[in-house]
Amino acid sequence: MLFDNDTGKTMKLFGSLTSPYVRKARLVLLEKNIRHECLIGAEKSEILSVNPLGRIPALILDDGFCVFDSTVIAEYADTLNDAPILIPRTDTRARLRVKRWEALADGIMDSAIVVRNERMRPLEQQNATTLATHNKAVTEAVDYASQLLGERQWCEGEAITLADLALVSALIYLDLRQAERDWRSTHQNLAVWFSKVSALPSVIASSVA
Ligand SMILES: N[C@@H](CCC(=O)N[C@@H](CS)C(=O)NCC(=O)O)C(=O)O
Repeated sequence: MLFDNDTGKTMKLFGSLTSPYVRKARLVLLEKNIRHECLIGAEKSEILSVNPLGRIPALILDDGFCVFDSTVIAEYADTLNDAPILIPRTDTRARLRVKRWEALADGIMDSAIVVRNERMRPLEQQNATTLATHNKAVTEAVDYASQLLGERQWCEGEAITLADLALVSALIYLDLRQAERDWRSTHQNLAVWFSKVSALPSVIASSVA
C-alpha cells in the first residue's frame, strides 16, 4: 500500500483501543493515509519516556520527535498532505468552526472520562456533585452538537473534516462508557450522521490494533 509519507519509515502512535483522544488522532492519520504503527498497551514507563505527561496519544515522528496531545497531532498531521484537508486553511471562520467542534467533542470526552473515573471508585466514595456536573456537561454538549449539525451531512462544509472525526470519537466513547445514555432517540439527526460516519473504513479500522 502506498502511503502519503512513504519514506520507508513509520511514525509510531502510542495509544489504546478505548481512548477517544487516541481514536481522534488515529482517524486523522487514517483519513489522510499517513503511514503509522499504532502501539497499543505500552507500559506507562515507555509512554513517560516520550511524553512527560504520561498520556496517550503520543506520536513519534521518524526522527524521534514526540508530538502530543491529540489536538497537536491532528494539526500537525493535517499539514502533511491535502487529501483531505481536515482543518480549513484559508477560510478563517470555517477553521474556527472546525476547531470549536473539536473543542466541543474533546469536552465531551473530558467529562465522560471524569464520570468514568468517578464511577470506578467505591460507591460510597463517589462524588455526586462531580458526577452531576460532568454528566450535565455531556448532556448539554450533545444537545449543542445536535443543534449545530442540524440536517447537514457533515459538521462543517460539504466534506469530512476534523470536526466529524472528533465528534464520532466522542460519541463512540459515550456508547462504550455510558451505554445507558440514549442520545440517539433524542437526537435523531446525530444518529443518522453517526451511522454514516461510524461506517467509514477509517472508523472501523480505528477499533482494531
Ligand atoms: N488532552 C489530551 C488528553 C489525553 C488523555 O488524557 N489521555 C488519557 C487516555 S484517554 C491518558 O493517557 N490518561 C493517562 C493519564 O492521564 O495518566 C489529548 O487530547 O490527547
